[in-house]
Amino acid sequence: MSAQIGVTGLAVMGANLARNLARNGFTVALHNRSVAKTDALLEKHSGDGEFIRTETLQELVDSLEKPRRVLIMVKAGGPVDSVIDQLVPLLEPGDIVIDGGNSHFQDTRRREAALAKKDLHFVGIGVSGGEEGALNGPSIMPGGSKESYAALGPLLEKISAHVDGKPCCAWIGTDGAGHFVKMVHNGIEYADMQVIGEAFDLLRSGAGIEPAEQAKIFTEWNQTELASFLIEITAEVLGHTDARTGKPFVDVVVDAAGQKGTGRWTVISALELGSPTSGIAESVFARALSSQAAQRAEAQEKLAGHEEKIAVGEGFVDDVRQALFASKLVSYAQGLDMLTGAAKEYSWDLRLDEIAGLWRGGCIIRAELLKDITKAYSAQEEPANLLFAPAFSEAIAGALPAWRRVVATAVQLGIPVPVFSSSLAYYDGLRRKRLPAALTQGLRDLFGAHTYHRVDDDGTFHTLWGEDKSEIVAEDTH
Ligand code: NBP
Repeated sequence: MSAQIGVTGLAVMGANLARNLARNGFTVALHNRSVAKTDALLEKHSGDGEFIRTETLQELVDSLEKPRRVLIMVKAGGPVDSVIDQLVPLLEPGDIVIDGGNSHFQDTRRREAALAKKDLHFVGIGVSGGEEGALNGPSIMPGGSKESYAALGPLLEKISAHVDGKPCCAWIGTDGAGHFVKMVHNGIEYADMQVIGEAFDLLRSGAGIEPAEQAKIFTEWNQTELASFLIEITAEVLGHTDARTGKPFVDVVVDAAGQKGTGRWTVISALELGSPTSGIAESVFARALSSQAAQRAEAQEKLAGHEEKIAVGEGFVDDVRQALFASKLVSYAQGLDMLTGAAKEYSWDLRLDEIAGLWRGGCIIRAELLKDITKAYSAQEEPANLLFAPAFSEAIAGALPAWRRVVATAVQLGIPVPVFSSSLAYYDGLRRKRLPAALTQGLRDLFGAHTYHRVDDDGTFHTLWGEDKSEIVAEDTH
């Protein structure tokens, strides 16, 4: 008997993907650097399907049907290179090496190019949904060559989540496209969680609504256009009481948010692309600020607040809901806009309708909203920005008065709402006829002769600031 796919790296994600593959009828060869993990999986879960136990990479390779498919699920970074280096001499042209970890897309591009020279396919796949998703159906974002997808796609589509009968898995684009899209997905996830946190803080500190009561509000909100996995689990976390103290669970958890790095990568990448992804950036910074425990403690003693003691009105809760939706929409719009920028930069043909579609199930940001996003990008004329799609421009227009009220109230009360407010600034910036960037250009020209364009003439100009302030035609040094 030979296996249709081999999995090396059987920690939680690899083990669960291997089990998912076996449950879906595929024969799976198992390998882990230390054999103990392989045996533990077989001991507990051999009933999931057909497995082949192997102890070495040579045995793993020998157990596979051709073209071979080897899924690497080891720790991202050096370990992936190490496994590739050991695997490659054992493989034959046409075989497919798959990296399902959270690798940086530039590493994936490098690995794909190196393996292509040896006539091997290298496929970086983004896998979202955590442990539970890996076992029961994740959202899968595969990159690599289209040819490799023909051999790999059917397996991945079968084990992925399904929504309305459609798999949450589709070929994303060449080389690192899959890992890039997964990275941006994680960035949007950061923003999604941050806006929920801001809503929670506003309802608690602004309207005095306790977590248990908020759990009910979030449950109600989950019946609105906000319906999503994250809103659903927010209700669960806020409704949870700590068994030890009887206090709300959120009050006994240290308020310092961790991060594993994909949000940070998204922001670094956005900066490199010149993509205004402010919602995701503010979310990453908000986590960083939350973790500066010593400075926060000192600031409480040393920094004045001058908050205004205003009472929030009756409609505040609904205003917060609308502001949350509008800010969330902007974060998605920014993330998708970043994908458009990356597609140009890296020559990927990213289909935003398909990407939004495969985020609809299995992954952490799954949300009702994605159905409409898919629809917006399926329109004959794809919107240049998600917010331009009529359904969304109208939704934002409707939410705008509430959004402005909430941000203004938050500022008066001294409640930090970095994503609510930066998303509103992005929205206003985008639609503003004249931006102060004209002044920035003037300043840059004065101190650095960086030149400028005129609104009423073609060409590039420089003013002789240190002389008679006359204007000359200049070479473009923008
Ligand atoms: P870990 O990221 O914790 O990695 C542990 C695995 O890597 C073990 O199988 C370990 O083998 C193996 N490994 C290491 Br460490 N160094 C190795 C080396 N030099 N050579 C060979 N094997 C090596 O596992 P995970 O949490 O299952 O995650 C796997 C990937 O999936 C990661 O990239 C992660 O970021 C990504 N991911 C994780 C989640 C999640 O929710 N955990 C979600 C989505 C994606 P050993 O047993 O012999 O030490």
